[in-house]
Amino acid sequence: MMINAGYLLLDTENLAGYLRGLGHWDDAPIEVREVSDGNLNRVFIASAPDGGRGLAVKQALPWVRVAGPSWPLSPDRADAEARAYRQVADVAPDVIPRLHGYDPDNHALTMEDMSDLKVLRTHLNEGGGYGDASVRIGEFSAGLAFATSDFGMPSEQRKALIAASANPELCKITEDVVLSEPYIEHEHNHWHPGLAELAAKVHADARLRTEVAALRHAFMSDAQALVHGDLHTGSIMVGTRDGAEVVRVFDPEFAFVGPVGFDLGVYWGNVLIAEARAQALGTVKDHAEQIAVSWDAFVSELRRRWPERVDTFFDDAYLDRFLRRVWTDALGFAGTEMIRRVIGYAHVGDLTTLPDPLPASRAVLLLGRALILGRDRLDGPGAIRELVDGLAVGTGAHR
Ligand code: SR1
Ligand code: MG
Repeated sequence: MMINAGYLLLDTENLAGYLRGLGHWDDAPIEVREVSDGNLNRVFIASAPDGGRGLAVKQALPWVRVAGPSWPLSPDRADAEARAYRQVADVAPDVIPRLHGYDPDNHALTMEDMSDLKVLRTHLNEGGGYGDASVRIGEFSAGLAFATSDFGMPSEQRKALIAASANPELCKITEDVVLSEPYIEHEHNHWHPGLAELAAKVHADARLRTEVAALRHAFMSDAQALVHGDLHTGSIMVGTRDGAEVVRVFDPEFAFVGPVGFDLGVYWGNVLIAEARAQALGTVKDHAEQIAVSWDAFVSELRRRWPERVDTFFDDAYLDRFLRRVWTDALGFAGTEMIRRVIGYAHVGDLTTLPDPLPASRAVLLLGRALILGRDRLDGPGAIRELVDGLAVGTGAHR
């Protein structure tokens, strides 16, 4: 069925002409393949048959890709993504792919081809390690936190940043599919049949719901700094180029000015999901250590930048208080990320591809709940390590 979206919907047939029309490709031969992987958009790779060069093209559809036209979503989200790439390029240009151009009429970004790298989630699921990824993520998050908060930016400029970065439609998706729907009965939710009893307990857990309401409120109203907004292991690529390790953060379409702990929390939630997978497979590595690694990198980088702050009314004691708040928020958001990946709308291959997803999924759900409820008491990575050791997925302790 032909659907008139009101703009050119790209496909493997028309992409070559599209790129040539925009001047991104000359008359040289071109090969196109679709590599769409995320929930929302389509992605194509255009490359020379000799492998000499390549481009990635990402287009927003007028709906959620994996749901189809039954879940409409404005393609203007591509504007948010292009804007975020430009904003992040001012702060951390080496950690994001190069943006070659944005075509607002067709809601399409033309970017650096990263098909020589691997999505971190895939890499971990295949048994790979983190390399420098967690250090880079901690530094990336701290760089954004400093440069786009009232620490690094004059107050008036900050108000303009907050206004320019409003991203209501995508924030609403997170407010719904991450920060409320998994805690109520909702048609988006689904789970492994063996989790029905536990899902019902989550829906009836009034204490948990109030804590998630607090995190949701922080997400909705704490305009601390620009955040990526969806920094799970599927939004990070890793690999090597010219013998050097490369880490790239991509897909910033959910970016907005929000709580600094959100990005670290989403990353930590996925790291702990990877830990549960590894425990289930008996291949435990250093997943849970990544919380300490990324947190230490975050704290070091923020402390390194602190003397440059533009407003010295924020004193050293306040930095300690702020860091404590980021830590607590991040633990809570990690918990919400874990729970939604088990009983919410968007699940993850880390768990679904296990021979028996049940013990690991159950453990993720329970650990997520423990992080949310205990976030004020869990005073450092050591406390998280203890909780994780209690996961005991392989022993069936959480059955
Ligand atoms: C309806 S979209 C669900 C999820 O896909 C995106 O990748 C975000 O993680 C969002 O929460
Ligand atoms: Mg994405």
